Amino acid sequence: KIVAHKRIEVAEAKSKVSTADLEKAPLFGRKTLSLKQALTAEGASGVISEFKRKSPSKGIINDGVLPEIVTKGYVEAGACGLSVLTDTEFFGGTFDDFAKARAANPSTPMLRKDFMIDEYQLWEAKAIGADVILLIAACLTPAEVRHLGRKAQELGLEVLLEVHDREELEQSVCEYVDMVGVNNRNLKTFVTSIETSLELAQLIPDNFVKISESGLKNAETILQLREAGYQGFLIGESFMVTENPGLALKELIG
Ligand code: IGP
Repeated sequence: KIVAHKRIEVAEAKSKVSTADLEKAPLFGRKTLSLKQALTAEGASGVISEFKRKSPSKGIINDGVLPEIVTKGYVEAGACGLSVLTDTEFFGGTFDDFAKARAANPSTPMLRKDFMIDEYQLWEAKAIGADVILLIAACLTPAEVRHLGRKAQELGLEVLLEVHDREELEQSVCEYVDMVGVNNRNLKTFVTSIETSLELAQLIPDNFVKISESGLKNAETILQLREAGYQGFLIGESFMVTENPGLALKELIG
């Protein structure tokens, strides 16, 4: 359902703005930042903090907050990277949110959080100043993952592959991926369980940085995931539900 919606959205965008136009955007030629490096640096918190207004599982999480304020708070509190939703239909995000977060945090790696199904979206990602894109195995064929991953890397973007079971991991992981994210949220039931990350940890080849995604809210869990080999922790909801998301991150990482 999401993929079908994205196809329509992308077709519409393409008819309005060409990739040649996107290449003229001021940020398109900017030198991208490495999330992989930020996560693996000595003493890194490993936290990738997400700006998320709403979600299909939670409904409205927080819609009275400004992306530039929240993301700046995250970075000051020690986030290694930022994730900003650009999907409007399901998550209430916008390019404008991304652009504001980018402008407020010029030296922090940023993930364009959206459902990537077409090369065109990689050009959009570059134009808004993204450093990393997400490829969700559940939405793509293994051939599409390879194709989009290769193109993204050619454009200087890093690639985060998201999986939620062994089959997706084994079928989609390839050399055009930089990081593998394990989504703890079951997309059918919306239930999160860190067992998903713990079970898949040893199956992810060591040349990929491992990221655990969703449902994370306490320091003990992060320590446990670190011991299992994870260097990245993608966290949105538990920060966004609070009045001061940056403070919530600071409290989490002490
Ligand atoms: C963040 P949480 O439970 O901390 O808000 O999760 C992130 O993992 C989640 O937003 C997410 C997501 C996605 C959103 C993971 N994969 C794909 C949209 C699309």
